Amino acid sequence: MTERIVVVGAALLDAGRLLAARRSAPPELAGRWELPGGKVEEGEAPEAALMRELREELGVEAETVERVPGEWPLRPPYVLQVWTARLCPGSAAPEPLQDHDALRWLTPTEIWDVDWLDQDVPAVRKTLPKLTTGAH
Ligand code: DCM
Repeated sequence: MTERIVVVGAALLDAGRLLAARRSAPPELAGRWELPGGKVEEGEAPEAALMRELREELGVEAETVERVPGEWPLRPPYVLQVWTARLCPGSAAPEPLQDHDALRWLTPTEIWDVDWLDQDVPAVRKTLPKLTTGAH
């Protein structure tokens, strides 16, 4: 069995800040912070999955900007891939609608103030330069 399921995560950037979302479930992940996202469905493009997940979880319209190079193993068969993303003009502000119970926009100096999921840490580290240069 070589099945491999991609979980997409968004490094959502706005005005030089990165959005972190605190998980409310499952119990072993609750209270930890993540890049919001979720599983790519069969036949779905990863970037489309990410836009869908951000709409469902946060109520926002967002677009992907670029892939953060790399891929990080989660519990098999899942692997995490990350894209930087930005809010579309006119999008609502993000709200924790499902899966999360808190959101924070982190400036570069605040980025390590939250308890990120271990598996998200390498992607957050790679995203940090994009924040400090102000690029989106
Ligand atoms: N996951 C993760 N990091 C993320 C998003 C998700 O480690 N940034 C993990 C948590 C779940 C799985 O991927 O085990 C599926 O996520 P979800 O439950 O949000 O669909």
